[in-house]
Amino acid sequence: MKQFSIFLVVTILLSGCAYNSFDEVEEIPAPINPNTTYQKHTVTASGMIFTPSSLTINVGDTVVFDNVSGFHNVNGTQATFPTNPASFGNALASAPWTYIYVFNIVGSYNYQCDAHAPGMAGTITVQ
Ligand SMILES: [Cu+2]
Repeated sequence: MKQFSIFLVVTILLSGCAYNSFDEVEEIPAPINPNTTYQKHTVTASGMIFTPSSLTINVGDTVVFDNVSGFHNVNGTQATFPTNPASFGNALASAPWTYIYVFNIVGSYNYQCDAHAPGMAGTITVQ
């Protein structure tokens, strides 16, 4: 009887683990290319500049725009830059904030801070 109880407890624990693992696997999004390791890059907004103002990344990479001081935004919309392969950006706001965008289309992207353009601007090349 004791052995049966232990067997029962072990069985319940194992099935619990298996169920949880299945849930976690389901939540992972399918990668575009499983052979690619995506990277995260950071562009800092501070003073009146983006640093780095010029950045080259691989398609699928993430860029974190990090406003550490001042009143800025990121405007990479096609309304402002018609040659951008896609629109991205956020609204003007005081620091601190972060805006995160994943670049899934190859090409050259321009962006600016609307409050401090054209001086405060940058380019991202996605290859
Ligand atoms: Cu600005």
